[in-house]
Amino acid sequence: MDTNKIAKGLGLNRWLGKKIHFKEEIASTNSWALKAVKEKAARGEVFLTDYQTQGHGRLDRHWESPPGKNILMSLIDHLPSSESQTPHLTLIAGVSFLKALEQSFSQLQFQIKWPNDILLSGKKVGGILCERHGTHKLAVIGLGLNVNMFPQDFSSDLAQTATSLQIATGSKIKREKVVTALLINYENWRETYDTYGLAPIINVWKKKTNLIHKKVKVTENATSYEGIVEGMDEDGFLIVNTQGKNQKVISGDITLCF
Ligand code: BT5
Repeated sequence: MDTNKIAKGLGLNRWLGKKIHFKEEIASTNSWALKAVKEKAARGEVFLTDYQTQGHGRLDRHWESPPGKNILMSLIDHLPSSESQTPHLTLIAGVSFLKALEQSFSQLQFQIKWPNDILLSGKKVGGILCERHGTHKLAVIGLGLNVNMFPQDFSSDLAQTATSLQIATGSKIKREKVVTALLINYENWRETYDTYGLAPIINVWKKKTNLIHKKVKVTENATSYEGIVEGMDEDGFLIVNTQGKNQKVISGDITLCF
């Protein structure tokens, strides 16, 4: 990964990516960035690696990524003004990363699955993980994006459910260009959010999600129930109709029922 190419693509007038850190191998870019926050790293710093030994998703689930093929990135941003708006960061990241991918690969169809998956042809191509350190005002937004993986690079667990940009396009992709687009879009959408609130983000989300009016199973706090996805409320919570009543899904996992 050539960080000079990314810096050149970003230009000089951006807060995001002013400082880009790269290590060939690290436990996890999110853990690295969180440690950096503790040590006074600033908003806009970006952390990239070619290989993670302890890449993780939510609930400490493993994030799989063979060396040198994918984008493993974390960025530091400040929290929205009120504590209750913290989950908005995941939505801003989802929408901005999806828009970056649409711009870079206009022939492909991307979708968002609430709260943190990016899908391509119905399979998972990327995952987002937002984390913070205690009550710190800075958060870390991590993205794992499958870029140059071949089908045989996935473990048997993921063979049916995951895909990559190279599988979909049939050609090798320059990761630096994609990282540049991801960062530019994140910065722009964060500014849209700061000016207009969550509504523009929700508008894109509603058009790009694979969930509206689908039957899903919601697993939250060790309980689960089935229902139909009605949409998203103005605070960014998923609304699922179960037994005639609308339920707000605050966190948890959503599985499509077939
Ligand atoms: C996520 O978690 O989807 C968020 C993943 C975030 C990873 C990035 S990489 C850079 C940064 N540093 C980190 O340590 N993390 C972030 P979750 O919704 O919990 O999904 C995890 C599940 O996705 C796993 O249990 C697998 O089923 C599946 N999975 C793992 N690796 C995958 C891959 N490469 N492609 C598609 N699915 C994958």
